[in-house]
Amino acid sequence: DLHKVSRALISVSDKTGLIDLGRALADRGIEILSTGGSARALRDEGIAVKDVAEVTEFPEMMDGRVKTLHPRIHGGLLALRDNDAHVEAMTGHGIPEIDLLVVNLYPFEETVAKGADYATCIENIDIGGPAMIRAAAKNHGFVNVVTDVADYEPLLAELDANDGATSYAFRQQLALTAYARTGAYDAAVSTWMAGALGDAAPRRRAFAGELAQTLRYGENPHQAAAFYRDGSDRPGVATATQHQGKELSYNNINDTDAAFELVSEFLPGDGPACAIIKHANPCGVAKGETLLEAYRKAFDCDRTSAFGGIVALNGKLDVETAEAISEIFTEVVIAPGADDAAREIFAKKKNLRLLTTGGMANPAEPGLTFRQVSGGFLVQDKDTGMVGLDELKVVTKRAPTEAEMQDLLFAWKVAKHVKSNAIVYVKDGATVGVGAGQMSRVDSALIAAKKSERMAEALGLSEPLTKGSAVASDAFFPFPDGLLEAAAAGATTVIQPGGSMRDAEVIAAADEAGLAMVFTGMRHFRH
Ligand code: 93A
Repeated sequence: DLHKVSRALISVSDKTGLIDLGRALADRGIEILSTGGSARALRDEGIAVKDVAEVTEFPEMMDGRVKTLHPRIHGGLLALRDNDAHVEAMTGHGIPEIDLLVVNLYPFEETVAKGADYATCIENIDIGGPAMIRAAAKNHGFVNVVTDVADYEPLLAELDANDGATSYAFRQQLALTAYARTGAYDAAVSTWMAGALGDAAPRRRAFAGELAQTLRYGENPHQAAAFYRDGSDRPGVATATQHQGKELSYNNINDTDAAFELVSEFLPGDGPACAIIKHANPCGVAKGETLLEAYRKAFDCDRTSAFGGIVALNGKLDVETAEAISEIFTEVVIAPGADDAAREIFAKKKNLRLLTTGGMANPAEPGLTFRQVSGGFLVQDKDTGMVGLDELKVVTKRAPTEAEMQDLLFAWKVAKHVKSNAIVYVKDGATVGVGAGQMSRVDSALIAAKKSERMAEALGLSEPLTKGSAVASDAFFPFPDGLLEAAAAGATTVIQPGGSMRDAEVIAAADEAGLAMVFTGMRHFRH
């Protein structure tokens, strides 16, 4: 299954490594065909090249839109070398065998990322490149297709190991990479068009990402895993700079994302905020006069769970906060930036990872979320919903005080990022109890209150932290029981979507308990 390489076609937009590769191929006696810019670059370095135009006997035309789209090229890529009729067609039509195709595509993704206009993006959709890649990859029985600069070295090593030939297994690997590339390329075009047409609806679109990193393992050590990027420049875990510590794990990436997305709900006007995450759920979220205060308040919500957690901040990490975070074992800290002095403090903590994002994520920016199911995946718009003060409807006899209202809105923001059923108790701009991921809302209310009680004991407080708190429920209370559980824990005010068949019953129960309750008209399920 070894196939000797005698002729190569090189057509690359990214000219990285081109000259070295061209010279190495020429040195091995391989004839090189090439397109305009690539041919020029090679020739300038004294490497012998034949123009594709000379083979096709057609000039490159229409601003390069048509240069390799020709039977003399595609025939040379697609012909089966062991098929007499194919070989006859090649000789009969003057089609040269091409055993190696080296192509990287017009930089469509980079052009979009630069914010180029519509026409420029269109012009950067490569047609001839993907056509050749797909042809060569289909014919990997005989043809090598290299689409990644990182494969130049392995290609030369393979040629040297096999006396100028490559093995079938090697060509299969190249073909697999090639189809991943053309698939991702068209998905990028499709994604861009959906955006350009203002069609945020997650329908009729192709999805793909670029492999960013193969991970040591997945959620568990016996699961293989990888991390793909979708090309978005949204500040967050996918685009952050890691300053220290070992590679992030699958769970780290998932939790760090949850942490940073949550803390990004707190805009600069809201002041310093901190979120601590465990298993994708917040175990403490708080605002403060300073980041240090926000961290301490978040930590005090559930000190037990915060151990080994992920900490996200909405401001530049400073020395004081870095020192406080260093007091316990923390897996990851993510922030828009970090002072040099704060970084020095972390440098002593070898196992702590510090990520800086350069900015906060915009919680209102549209996007998509994915969930895998057997046989497919679900796609939906990101939950960018958020209610303002004027959208809240007071439904009880008593209206929340101004301070209660602040805590209600805070609790609501947090609840959006807690797995359902979510119950979140908040007091003075800090969570004091989080109930997450329970099958019953009553249980979430109970668990959160119980944890809060335990925390109060640990802190030596005389009464539970939920006493006098605001409570948020991510979806309506179907019965009064969940609400009454929250009231029993000491909540005085409630925020929830409303919309239950038994709203009247729930409101009556709230009135009887002296609670002030508001409806948002919008729920925040998160599973
Ligand atoms: O405009 S194209 O879609 N039409 C073609 O026939 C074609 N053939 C190769 N673009 C085409 N290419 C692309 O040109 C390659 O994929 C590569 O990215 C680029 C290399 O052009 P040059 O060698 O002139 O720099």
